[in-house]
Amino acid sequence: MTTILFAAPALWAEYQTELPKALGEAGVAAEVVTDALPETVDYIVYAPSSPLQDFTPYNRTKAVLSLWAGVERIVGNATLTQPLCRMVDPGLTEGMVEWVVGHTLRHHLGMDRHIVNPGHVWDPTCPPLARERPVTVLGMGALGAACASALRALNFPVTGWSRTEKPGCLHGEAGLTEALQGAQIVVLLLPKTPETENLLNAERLALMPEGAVILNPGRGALIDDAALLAALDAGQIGQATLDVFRVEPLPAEHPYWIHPRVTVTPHIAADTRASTAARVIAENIRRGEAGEPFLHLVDRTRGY
Ligand code: NDP
Ligand code: OXD
Repeated sequence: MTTILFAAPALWAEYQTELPKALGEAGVAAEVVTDALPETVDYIVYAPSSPLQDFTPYNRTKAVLSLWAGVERIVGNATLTQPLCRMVDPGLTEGMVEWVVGHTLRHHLGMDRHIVNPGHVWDPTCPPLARERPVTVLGMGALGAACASALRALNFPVTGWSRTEKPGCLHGEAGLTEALQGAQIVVLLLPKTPETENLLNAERLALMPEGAVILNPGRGALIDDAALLAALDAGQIGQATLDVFRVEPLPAEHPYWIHPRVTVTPHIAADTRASTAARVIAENIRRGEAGEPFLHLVDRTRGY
């Protein structure tokens, strides 16, 4: 019998029915437990809230399966020698697309002006069409590519930027400059790695057209916070809608809370939903048991 250690106690209530059900549907005979002797564990289901941090004694474990897409809090764990798979889940992607499209449309249409209009100003200025509003997506992976497709379907001209060269996508420093210079709205969907930390610094913020909008559902560390606040104060950046932060929950005294041109959303852009995520975990366990390659393996050297 395959033993799966569900090592995220805070999430157990959501998965205790969904995971065994998904394993059954995948044809995997396994028991899911919340506690086990390390040497008996075949797979570990992990989340950043997991108390489990020392993977050394899990010498029979074939894979650690993350319930989160972003793995920056586990990827550098020196005790983790087992394969690490991250979450790529249709429910998570759907949620992210909705958050990104919703906030893009909000800024594109200038909705805030009409929702909060204490002076009852009758300003009949119409927004341009989406086809006239260039959007850049930094990070064209599972989530970025899905958001780019949804925005293109609404006629936004979308420029994508990624680490490696791929069709229809910019890359490298010159590509980043071009992607930022042309964008009225920039969406950050990069992982946090040593290369992406502070990617949006003062110099790069200055490349964006005056009044450009930033949407960050990626990770807080992608942005130099002091540089962003200065760019907002100077009017270089018109608005920033931020879902993720270096410290979460965002501390009460953080200037983002009270900045008139910052919207804080509390890391809710895309949730991992048990009903769809359990199927992703079950499929990877099925693969492991059948000797097939795992899906969504993390490359430790590149950090995502
Ligand atoms: P992927 O790994 O599928 O995609 C990452 C993308 O970033 C890839 O296109 C990759 O390029 C690109 N990238 C990585 N490093 C660099 C670099 N140095 N320079 C340029 N591009 C780079 O990740 P996902 O799309 O699944 O998720 C992205 C991030 O979204 C997660 O890491 C997480 O931080 C965040 N997230 C936030 C959530 C929320 O609720 N706020 C929910 C889920 C995820 P390439 O294609 O060339 O490899
Ligand atoms: C994730 C997240 O990485 O929710 O899955 O941020």
